[in-house]
Amino acid sequence: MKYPNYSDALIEKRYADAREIYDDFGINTDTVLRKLDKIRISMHCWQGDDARGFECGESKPPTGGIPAAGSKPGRARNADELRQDAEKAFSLIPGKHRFNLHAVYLETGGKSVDRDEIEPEHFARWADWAKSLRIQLDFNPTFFSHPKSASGFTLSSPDKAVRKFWIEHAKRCRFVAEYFSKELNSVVICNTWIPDGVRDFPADRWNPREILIDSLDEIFRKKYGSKVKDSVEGKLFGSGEYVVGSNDFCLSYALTRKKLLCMDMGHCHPAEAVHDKLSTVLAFMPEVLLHISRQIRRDSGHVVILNDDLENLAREIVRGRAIGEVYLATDFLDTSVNRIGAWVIGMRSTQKALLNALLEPAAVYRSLERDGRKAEMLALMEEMKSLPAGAVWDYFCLKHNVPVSVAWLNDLRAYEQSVLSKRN
Ligand code: RNT
Ligand code: ZN
Repeated sequence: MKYPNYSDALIEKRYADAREIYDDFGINTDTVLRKLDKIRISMHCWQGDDARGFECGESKPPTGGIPAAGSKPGRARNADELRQDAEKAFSLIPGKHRFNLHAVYLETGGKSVDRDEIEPEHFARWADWAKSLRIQLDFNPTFFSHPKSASGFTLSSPDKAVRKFWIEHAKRCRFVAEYFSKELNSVVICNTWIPDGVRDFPADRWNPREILIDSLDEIFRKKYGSKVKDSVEGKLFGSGEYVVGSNDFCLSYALTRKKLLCMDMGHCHPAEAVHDKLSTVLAFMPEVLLHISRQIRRDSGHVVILNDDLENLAREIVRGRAIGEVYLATDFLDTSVNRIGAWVIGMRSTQKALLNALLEPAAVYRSLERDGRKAEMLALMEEMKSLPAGAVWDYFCLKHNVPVSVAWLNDLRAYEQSVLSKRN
């Protein structure tokens, strides 16, 4: 099947109509698109190779709380393939974005380099690539998929040698982040997530947390300029009942140490959601990092789609006028689908959610709520859902020279046939 390709004339005509309709609600769609254009989302590298990375030795599925059960053929087997795939994805996503690397995506030219030995030079090709695409980079130390994380404890390990190893790793990662920030002349976020925890009820919940505070303090002792932003990412449940770096832990740490907090949409109790936390944390800290993911019950990391969760988050960001205070990064892992398809779906859905939120008359909602005109507010919110946001989105894609609507699936198929199917 060939997926339909709308004519430019049709897209322009539908946009002109949509612009008129939104204008009646006091919304200027041209201004909205300029705002959307400025939002850069950090696309996570690990969807491209099932979070295996390129350390020397046989590439294996990740261990330590990263689910990767599927086996769709075509995953990137080396950094060149990953770059090629990411470039393909970027060519199908409107706008300029960022790329989010993990430490295990180093390139050593065949030399085995352990985590406590990484250097900026191992990431030089990534920096060159980012420059050539005019994108920016973010970074993450990798605390999983390693013999020294097999006990289930890394930075919070009772074993001093294990701890020392991981502290050294994290310090070097901050150095790599600084290198990227200099090479690319941009802010780089260095995000710390640790898988530490146990499946069953632990006897001692206290000591690992005290150790983790000390380890993090040691890691962050060295001060870098304002372009290197350290963040700490919590989790509600990892492998089981006890996670050392819980959300409460990371929130408290970030607040007292003036670090960024990272909230992952897939790390919540099924009855809570990140969108409701935003107005709380941003009342106490200037910025926050959001991992855009999708959770089903206790299972996180599904390919991001335009669901209520994502729309609510985008609405909170826009209604709270917090676009300049959030860093957005996708974070999911589905090894059973075309990986480029997963990237494009997740990124485009995130952009659509932001667009839908920008197309709302938020100030009108607020005043109706203040004036007690709740039925009007609710009715307006309901009607806005069926206004022609899709026509605005299509126009945005056209202006960015990326395929409109489902036409990108033709490119995806062609790439699967000409490139991915040849990998085995
Ligand atoms: C895992 C965290 C974390 C990872 C990456 C690979 O639960 O969300 O962000 O997905 O670091
Ligand atoms: Zn995450």
